Formats: sequence, C-alpha cells, structure tokens
Amino acid sequence: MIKLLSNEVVAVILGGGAGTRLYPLTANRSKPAVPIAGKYRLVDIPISNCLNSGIDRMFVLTQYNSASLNRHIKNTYQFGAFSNGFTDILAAEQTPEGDSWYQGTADAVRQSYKHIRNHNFDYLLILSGDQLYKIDFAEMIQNHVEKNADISIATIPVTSDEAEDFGIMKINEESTITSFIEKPKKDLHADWVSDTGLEMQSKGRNFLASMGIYIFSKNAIQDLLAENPAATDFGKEIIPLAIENKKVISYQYNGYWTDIGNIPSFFEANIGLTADIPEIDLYDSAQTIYTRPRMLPAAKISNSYLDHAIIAEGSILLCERIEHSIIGIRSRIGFGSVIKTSYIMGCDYYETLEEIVEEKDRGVPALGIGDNCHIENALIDKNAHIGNNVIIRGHEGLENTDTPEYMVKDGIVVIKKNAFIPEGTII
Ligand code: ADQ
Ligand code: ADP
Repeated sequence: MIKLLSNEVVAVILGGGAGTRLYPLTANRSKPAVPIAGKYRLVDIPISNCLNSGIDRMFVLTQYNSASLNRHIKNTYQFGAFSNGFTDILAAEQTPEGDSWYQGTADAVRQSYKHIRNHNFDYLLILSGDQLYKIDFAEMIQNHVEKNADISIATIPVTSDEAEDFGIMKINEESTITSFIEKPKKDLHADWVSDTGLEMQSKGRNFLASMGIYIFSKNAIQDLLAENPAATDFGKEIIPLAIENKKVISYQYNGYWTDIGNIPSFFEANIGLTADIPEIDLYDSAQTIYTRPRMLPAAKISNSYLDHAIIAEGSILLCERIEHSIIGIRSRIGFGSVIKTSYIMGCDYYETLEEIVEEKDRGVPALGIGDNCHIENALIDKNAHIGNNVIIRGHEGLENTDTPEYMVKDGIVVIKKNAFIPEGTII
C-alpha cells in the first residue's frame, strides 16, 4: 500500500449540476445526498475512496445545498484534533464577481478555487460524485509523479455503444494522450479504436473512455483555469486544450466502475448489490464504505421469506416475501406484502403507535408500506406512506409519466419522497 503525505493532495468532489437526470430523487435534495444501498448517500462513495487512499482533505461542490447533505456530512466526517482532515461543502454562491450557478465542471472548480488555494497541495484530485467504484488514488498519484505528468485521467475500456456517453481518447506507447473527443457520435467511432488489451477486446471494449477522474498538478490547474476563462467544462474544453501543450496521461483501470447519474442506472446499480457476488463489495473491511453511524436497533423480521434481500437496520418487516431488493433504514412493511426487484429507501423517522392508530382512524396510510401490497420494479424514496392493498408494478409497457406522488421512468416506478399512496391504488 502506497502512503501519501498528508499535505500532498486536496480532493474536489463534483456533487452535481442541476441534477435533472436523477429527478425526482433530487427534487428537494442535492445529488450528493441521494440515499444509496439502503443506508449510504452518493457522496459516501468518493469520500470513502479518498479516505481509503489516505486523502482526508475534501471539498464537495454542489449546485445547491440541502439540509440533508449538511447534516450527513457534519454528522459523519469528523476529523480529530490530530488531523488536518475536513470535508467542506461549497455550494454555488453569489459574489460581487459573478452570479450564482456553476456553469459547468471547470467553472465549479474555478469559482471555488479561492477556497481551495488556501490549502497546501501539490496535486488536485477531481472526482465525479455519481459513480460507483473503488480505486486506490494513492497508486494513481504515484503513477502521475513517476511519469512526470501535468494531468492524469483515469480511463476504462468501453464498447462502441457506451462510447457515445464518454470522453474518448487515443494514447501513445507511453500512455500519453494524443487526442481526445467528448462524447463522439457513432459515425466517428472508426477513428477512435484503441489497443485496450486482449481481455477487453474480447468483450468488444475497444474504446478508451475518461472516467471523469482527474489529477492535476497544481501549476497545470492554475494555468489552465486562468488562461481559458471562457472554458466551463473539463471534458468539453479544458482537457482538449490541455493535450496541446501539457503532458496528459491515461491511467487505465480495469475493475468495476459505473456511472449512476440517471434513474435507470441508479436503479440497476442498487439492485446489482443484491447479487450473490456483487460487482462492488460492501463487505470488505480493508476498503470500508463509510457513512453516518446511526444508533438504530437491529432489523426485526417475522414470517417473511427473504431471497437476495439487503435489509438495513431499524426495519420492522412482517411481509410475506422480499426478493432481489434493498430495504432501507427504518422501513416498516406490513403483513402479506410482496416486494420484488425494488429499492425501498426507508424513513428518516419512526411514527409512534399512537400516530399510526390516529392515521388509521383518519383513513390515511401510515408511514411505510401497508398490508397485502405488491411492489415490483419500483424505487420508493424516503418517508413514503403506502396504504394497504396497493399494487405498484413497473414494467416496459408503462408509459413515462410524472404526477405529484410518483413518476414512471423507463419502466421503473419512482414513488416521491413523503408521498401518500392511498389504499387500493394500482400503478
Ligand atoms: P459527464 O458525466 O457527462 O461526462 P458532467 O455532466 O460534466 O459530465 O458531470 C461530471 C460530474 O460533475 C458529475 O458528477 C456531475 O454531477 C458533476 N457536475 C456537473 N456540472 C456540475 C456543476 N455545475 N457543479 C458541480 N458539479 C457538477 C464527464 C466527462 C467525460 C467522462 C465522463 C465519465 O466530461 O469525458 O467520460 O464524465 O463519467
Ligand atoms: P439519516 O442519515 O438517518 O438518513 P437524516 O440526517 O437525513 O437521517 O435525517 C433524518 C432526520 O430526520 C432524523 O435525524 C430525524 O430527527 C428527522 N426527523 C424527525 N422527525 C421527522 C419528521 N416528522 N419528518 C422528517 N424528518 C424527521
């Protein structure tokens, strides 16, 4: 294991633009605060990768701040008196020099640089906030130093279908990037094939894609941002400009990495965790994924058949079956209910028995999922009140819709945060 000096690296986590691709999960919270895997939030992934690599000074740049992001970061990432560590959220702010929104990824770093430069560092590590992976950044930084690079980009071989969504590059035998194109259309692909090695080629992964993970030497980031004031994005502008007169290298990664920036990929990444041996191991004590330690009681389960189910702490389950699903913290699921291929995010709080009785008297569904429900291919955001005998069944034939309580996106039903779904509803 390579050890970094504590003042070598500062990390910047790009926490998201407008967040429209993850709507409605981002309707009232910033993207880094979106809950994943039953008990974590998106931001825990890049932060944990940093901590596991020995990097403990991090900025999270976000388009808008939210109470849940603040609370989560404040309550989770505390560094003691013997460390310089911090996790600071920088939300787009109004200043005398400019209006509020970050105009893109490079603009977000440019606007935040006045805060970043107050810290000692040789290398700035820039990360996306919406990816699921585990990488040792210390190795990537060592490679950057050994190769005397100005910029390193983590890369992964992808197929032609995927290449349209990524920055694609060509490299020479020293792994120096010689050309770069952001999200090339299919008719250009013939010019962008790379030698990705036999194993990757056998899977049709012939294109070298940027993972949106960059290391910049301090001078390189300062020069590029100052000399190109109109450049707002790394992929579209800064990287293509940089390869003309800086040493920009590829650091190829062949492990599991996925972008979870939209509803279908977010859903798939979560459900994928229920596999026998998932692509990403949450049960690895050498590379812990950190999150807020909550003082919750263990889950209590009665009469339920559970198969490939991830059940978070604090849950009370009386249901009939749960298959290939994640049940988030403080979930309550009633008698006879069946949950299949779904991600239930859970609840922020419990209702008291008196509150539940009172809601019953008023004919309002209690917090959680009621009795005799069938829930399939659904993503249920936090604090949903789902009545008895509700059927929610996502499938390819369902038309995309957006109502005040739920949304259908590519066959997945998304129940919105704090939604009320009355008894007997069929979606
Ligand atoms: P995209 O992911 O399409 O491509 P982008 O939308 O710019 O690029 O987002 C990169 C990251 O920055 C995401 O985590 C996003 O949420 C965040 N982000 C975007 N705008 C932001 C803003 N204004 N403020 C704060 N954060 C913001 C990029 C590269 C490609 C590369 C892919 C890999 O441009 O070359 O292949 O990432 O996923
Ligand atoms: P977690 O990290 O457990 O997801 P959050 O920090 O997002 O939790 O917030 C959950 C918080 O919501 C809890 O601390 C709880 O105090 C608070 N809360 C309590 N009662 C309510 C309520 N009625 N509605 C919404 N939130 C509540």
